[in-house]
Amino acid sequence: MENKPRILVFIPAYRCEAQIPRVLQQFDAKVQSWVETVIVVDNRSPDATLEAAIRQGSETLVQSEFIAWRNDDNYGLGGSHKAAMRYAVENGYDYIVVLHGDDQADIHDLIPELEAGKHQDVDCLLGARFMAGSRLQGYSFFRTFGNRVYNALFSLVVLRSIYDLGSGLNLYRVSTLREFYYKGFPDDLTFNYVMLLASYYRKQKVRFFPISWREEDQLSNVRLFRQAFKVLGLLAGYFFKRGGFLRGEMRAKPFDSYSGKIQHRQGSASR
Ligand SMILES: Nc1nc2c(ncn2[C@@H]2O[C@H](COP(=O)(O)OP(=O)(O)O)[C@@H](O)[C@H]2O)c(=O)[nH]1
Ligand SMILES: [Mg+2]
Repeated sequence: MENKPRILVFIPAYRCEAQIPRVLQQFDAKVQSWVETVIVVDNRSPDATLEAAIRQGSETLVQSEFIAWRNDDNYGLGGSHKAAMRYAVENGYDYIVVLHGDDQADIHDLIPELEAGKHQDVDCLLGARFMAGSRLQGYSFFRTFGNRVYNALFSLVVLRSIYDLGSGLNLYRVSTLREFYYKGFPDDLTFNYVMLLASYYRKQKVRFFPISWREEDQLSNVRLFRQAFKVLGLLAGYFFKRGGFLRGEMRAKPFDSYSGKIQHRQGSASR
């Protein structure tokens, strides 16, 4: 593993027992050669997501270390990011990759970027569903249109080209996450939007790369219109208040810490 960075792949999972085995099956030998650890963070799913992850992960992950983690409380998608990002900081990883547990994205889209060394000079390498080279399958015209409008609005506010506000495949440099500036960011699905605004505000180097995205048997937990209005509110807050907005409390129910318990662990971190 000379010269390869230490990469933690974080898979947030909530009610995806049908999809999580497929996500873990994406980790073939080549993918595992890049990944030191895979951590599935189950946000207390009421179904058998955690059990399905443990079953598939212990079979597939023979090269990478595998950890199945369960949050101590229902922290939402944003809160799960906070738990995993703290884990990455505390355990000295170089990069954290976020891969959604519902099998809409494919980690293979990231491998050529890593092989080309694209991670080396950026702080965020973000998968984009709406740029040249992106491949959308089964995604409705309406949602594509809505996403493009929002990308344009956000681009106008930050004066940079934004190709996605939050896909299910992203890479972050862990050193940028040491300071817990994102603790007060929303714990729900809007975490990503605020994280992106903060990355630009903090003058991090952000780059997008095209990904594939499929909509098959996934059940979206997004309530489309409700979220759309909430996101506009966040953008307006940032537009008028900038740093003051980002330093504010955006959580409906603040937690002191985003703790969890390791339910299963296999493989060694030292390779
Ligand atoms: N909705 C939701 N998703 C969560 C939560 N915790 C983890 N996730 C995962 O976050 C990902 C994105 O959620 P999803 O509902 O698919 O959003 P969408 O893909 O943007 O429509 C999925 O892989 C979920 O399994 C949570 O508390 N709520
Ligand atoms: Mg999804």
